[in-house]
Amino acid sequence: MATKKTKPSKDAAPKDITNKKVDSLAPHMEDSAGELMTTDHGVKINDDQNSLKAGNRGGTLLEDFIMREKITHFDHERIPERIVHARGSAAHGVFQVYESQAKFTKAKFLEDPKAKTPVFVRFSTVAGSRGSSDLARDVRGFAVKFYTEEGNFDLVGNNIPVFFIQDAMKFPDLVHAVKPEPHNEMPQAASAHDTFWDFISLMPESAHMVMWTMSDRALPRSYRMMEGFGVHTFRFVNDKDEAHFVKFHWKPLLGVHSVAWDEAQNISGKDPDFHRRDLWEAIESGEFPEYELGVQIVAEKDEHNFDFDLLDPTKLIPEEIVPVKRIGKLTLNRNPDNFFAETEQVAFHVGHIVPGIDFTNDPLLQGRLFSYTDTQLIRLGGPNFHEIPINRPVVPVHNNQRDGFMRQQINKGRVSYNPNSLGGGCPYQAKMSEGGFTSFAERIDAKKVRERSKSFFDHFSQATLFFNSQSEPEKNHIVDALSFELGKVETIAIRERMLGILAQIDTGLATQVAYNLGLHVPKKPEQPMNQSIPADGDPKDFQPVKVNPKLKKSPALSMANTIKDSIRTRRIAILAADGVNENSLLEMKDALIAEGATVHVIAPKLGTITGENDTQIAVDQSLLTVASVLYDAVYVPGGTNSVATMAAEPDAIHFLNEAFKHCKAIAADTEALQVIEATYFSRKLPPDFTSKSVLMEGIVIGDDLNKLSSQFIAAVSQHRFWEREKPRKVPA
Ligand code: HDE
Repeated sequence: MATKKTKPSKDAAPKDITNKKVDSLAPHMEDSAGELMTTDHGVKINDDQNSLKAGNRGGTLLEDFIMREKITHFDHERIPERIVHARGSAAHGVFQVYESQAKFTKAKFLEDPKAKTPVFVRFSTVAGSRGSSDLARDVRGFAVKFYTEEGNFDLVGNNIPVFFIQDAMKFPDLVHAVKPEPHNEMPQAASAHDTFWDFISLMPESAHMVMWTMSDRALPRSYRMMEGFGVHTFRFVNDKDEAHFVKFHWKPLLGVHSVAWDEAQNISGKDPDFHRRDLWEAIESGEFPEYELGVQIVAEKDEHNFDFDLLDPTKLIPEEIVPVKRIGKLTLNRNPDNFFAETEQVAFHVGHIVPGIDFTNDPLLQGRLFSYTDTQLIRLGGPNFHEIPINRPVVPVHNNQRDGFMRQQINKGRVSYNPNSLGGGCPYQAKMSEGGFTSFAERIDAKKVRERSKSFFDHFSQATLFFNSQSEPEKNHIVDALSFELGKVETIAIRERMLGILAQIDTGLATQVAYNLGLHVPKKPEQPMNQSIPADGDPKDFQPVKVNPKLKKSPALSMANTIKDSIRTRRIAILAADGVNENSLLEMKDALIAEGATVHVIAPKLGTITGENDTQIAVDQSLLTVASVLYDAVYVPGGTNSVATMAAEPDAIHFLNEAFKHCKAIAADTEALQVIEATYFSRKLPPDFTSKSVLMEGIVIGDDLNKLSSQFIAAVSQHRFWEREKPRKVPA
């Protein structure tokens, strides 16, 4: 019998563990300032310029262990990129719960409002390679690693609350379909191609998610302005072993905002690092991104009270039915020191949970539980990826796992098995009272089958709910997106089949897309939608299922209803040249900065501009280095010469026209009317706009700087004026 050596203390871990992660990374930090160059083994290098040769014109010697080490390391610098979510950006931060959630969960980090839990968050796109553009039309990953005092909890979510498929069995097919086509490796980071829509048109269960990816949710303005979702239904378990179902949400405090599709495509060329840069710069400037953690909690007894199945990952629980309770705040406050060591090597796993959190039988979640460890084995080179500094928990690790590639831990003693007596029985199993994890004892009594529950068969009701909940401009964007994507599909039969699916969601939607494609909506779905019936069933027997849900609209699903009360961190351009009215420029700039905006003076060239009264004003960007798509709003100050220069400058006029096209707020000093008159959109303004101050759909003109700046600030905080997009579309 094993005898216990010492009893582990229950209270060993301190409550405030924020600095523990920072401290644990510290020994691995390397700063070469003032240091001599060495080999990987610490031998000082005397010459890093020349290889060792047989004479200065002779052949290089194999003996040159310094060059061989350097080149060997270089040859192996790249590791396989993630098969999905390859392109990502990350940040460190802290999480703090508002009040104890002990009633629902025994997870300690959700119990103590004083406890600050360190976190590392990685945002990503899904389909593109590591070097692809941030602005692809795509789902965004929102993966959070909480380094809790009970071990790591990873909430590996997305910015869309549902998924394309219901069963993990279909994930490789989905990913093969959306990735660049295998024969020619095109297109990069785009779903607008035949194989994706071929698959989707044969997978009616993807209808709901496709509505989201064709909406502006797939084009976030910033990682700081998008929601996050755990997607699956999880379980909270309290210390009485009572379970509740839980859906996790992240709510950004800056609201949920997106860019236009035309804008996204331009940004991809002008600054493919747009989101990465935005996150980095916000944190560097102290504008820390903040999100509240929300939970929707459902009692176990209410499991079957919905008109969909809680285990089906293609369904969400409308917030109007089960409200989202905000229980804590995540603040991202530190950029990584090294992209590779942290952002690239971080290994998330939906199976990293702590006592108090548990899984459900969602068949997508169940499959994910296998995939994440498996993928790290190949990507990070073996079973010791948990020892990479960014992946280490802040609590000690003790078990009998041993050896393998790149093992860091030096385990002492002769015992690496359990039970043992030679090691005094260590490491001991933890009792529940000592924080030992036990799975929720869910009752299972079932036949072993390869089947899908009929409760998963309604693929369209929530797709329709989503579409119906959108504002008119949001609906238009979905029509445009589908018309664009299917327009890129070359196989007519796939387009038609997709129209059959769209007709199940909304006939108006299907008709508009059909019009744009020059096709008719098929009378009945082109092919039997047979994905939800067993393989031996007859596909012809399958009829689309649609329950009649109680809820017809969910305002929470529309971004039109998001928070619009601040211009913090919005990027605002001021177009000016020599001779600018310095009051007009500087007063506006100060007013915008006072509200937390980032303001750039943009002139035809870099350097400084000279104001009417000889003030020297620094230029932040030139019209050559930036474009309107990198800004949220634009202001044109007065000053006779500046106005004359800008009115005659095609790049400035293009800047304004494009800002108008993308529905941004535009302001001008009345003195700068000549510039506005040179734009295309001035023809779309009311005839008397020159004579008085106008606040029309985000166009603000006036000569009272106080009034002008407060009207402009109100307009910028609206984010975009999508209503003007269709009726007043301009070329740009
Ligand atoms: Fe993932 N997913 N996934 N996924 N996933 C990966 O793990 C997988 C799914 C998500 O920033 C991979 O380390 C399967 C849903 C995020 O490092 C891989 C299935 C959701 C990230 C993998 C899913 C996600 C990943 C690739 C269906 C939202 C990026 C590299 C059964 C709830 C994490 C890696 C990061 C990454 C498998 C479905 C989110 C291959 C098999 C649903 C945010 O293991």
